[in-house]
Amino acid sequence: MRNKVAIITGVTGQDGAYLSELLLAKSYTVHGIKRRSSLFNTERIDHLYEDPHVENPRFILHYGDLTDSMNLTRIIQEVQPDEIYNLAAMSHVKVSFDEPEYTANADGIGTLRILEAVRLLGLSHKTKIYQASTSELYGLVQAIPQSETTPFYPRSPYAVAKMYAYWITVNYREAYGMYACNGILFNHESPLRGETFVTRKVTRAAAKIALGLQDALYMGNLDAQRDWGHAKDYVEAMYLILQQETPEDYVVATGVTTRVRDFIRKTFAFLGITLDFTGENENEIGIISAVDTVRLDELGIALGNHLALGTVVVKIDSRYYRPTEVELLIGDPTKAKEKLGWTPKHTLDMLIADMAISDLRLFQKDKLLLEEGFNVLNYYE
Ligand code: NDP
Ligand code: GDR
Repeated sequence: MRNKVAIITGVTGQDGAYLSELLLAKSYTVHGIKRRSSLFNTERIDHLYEDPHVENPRFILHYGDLTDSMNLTRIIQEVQPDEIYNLAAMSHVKVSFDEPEYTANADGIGTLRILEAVRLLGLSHKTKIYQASTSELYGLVQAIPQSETTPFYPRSPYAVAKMYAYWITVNYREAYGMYACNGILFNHESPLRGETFVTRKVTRAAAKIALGLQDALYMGNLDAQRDWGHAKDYVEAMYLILQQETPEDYVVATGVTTRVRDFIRKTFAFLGITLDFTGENENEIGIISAVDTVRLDELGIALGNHLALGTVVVKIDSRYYRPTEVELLIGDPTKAKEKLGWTPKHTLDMLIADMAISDLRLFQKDKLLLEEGFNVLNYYE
């Protein structure tokens, strides 16, 4: 039997990297679309790189952009894929308020460009399409937990663009009989998560604070609640959504929600540092109230003045607040469980452990270099 061929847009991103690994392990040939960048931007997929001179490579990269329909059409025509996973997007909610037009173009119209290319190339009945939809569509709370039937109320230019992408995917399915589906994925994180999303910002800062490389972590809204899962589990769901008899849309979530403040607390606790939060709104602070010396020792963290009880390590900076916030997300993954047989393997504590250890090891390396006289501090913000 011929091996399947997939295109992944956004291959250099968090999900692109995990999905590439998954599909390659299932013997797919994977064509990734990446943007041209003035610096290397393939760090997350370098371990999958194959010398293009080898015969029949199974991991092939193409330059491309969701804002360039001719380029997308040409790649789809050349590759004739069985499956397209459209993961590319300007994916940062806060940044979408600064770049609303670009976000609409890439995240909204970009999806149309892919659907229309598949249709015009006569691939409607061959190529299955996965659209990376999002729990941000729910926005202002209409009902909880949020399921496939909960009404949308987007609260950012990002979410509004993704709402267009959601409906144009549904429309092409209904109008042209295409196998096109939305995965409405709730927040999913990992050691590969972009550094400016809240979980990774916290795990990086907690590791640096523990090692004495950073004084404080500046945060926005600590009250927001998110349903956080592990990206490794969520790419499995993407794959399963394209392997069904009929194309449908699915919510992918854990069904558990946690406040940002508690994510911070749990991350520091994992490293052996207990935090107390006091004060309100913009005056809220997180203070070290206890340290577990056995745990610090176990992780190779030296106890010093920087971990003295009473030290303020979390502060609020209003620049991280959003003009309109999504306060509460909690997903109902019943349909994905029943129809796809999908269930997440990681709990929030496992996710935090994975991310915190990874960042701790990263900065322990930097600390070692510093101690040996290399000026790595220049890299720090
Ligand atoms: P990332 O931000 O890590 O990755 C986004 C990818 O899209 C990167 O490869 C980026 O390239 C690429 N990209 C951005 N703009 C363009 C463009 N104009 N043309 C081509 N490529 C572009 O996101 P995630 O991996 O976390 O998310 C994957 C998808 O899933 C996104 O669409 C996101 O909106 C959506 N999503 C994510 C969730 C999450 O919690 N992670 C939840 C629900 C949906 P570069 O590396 O060059 O920046
Ligand atoms: P989100 O993720 O907006 O849910 O979008 P993010 O991690 O950016 O924010 C989660 C919540 O944390 C609050 N917050 C902060 N967020 C950031 N980034 N930085 C801070 O300092 C900070 N302080 C508090 C936010 O206000 C928010 O409530 C992610 C992206 O991956 C989207 O692409 C995806 O569609 C959704 O998840 C599901």
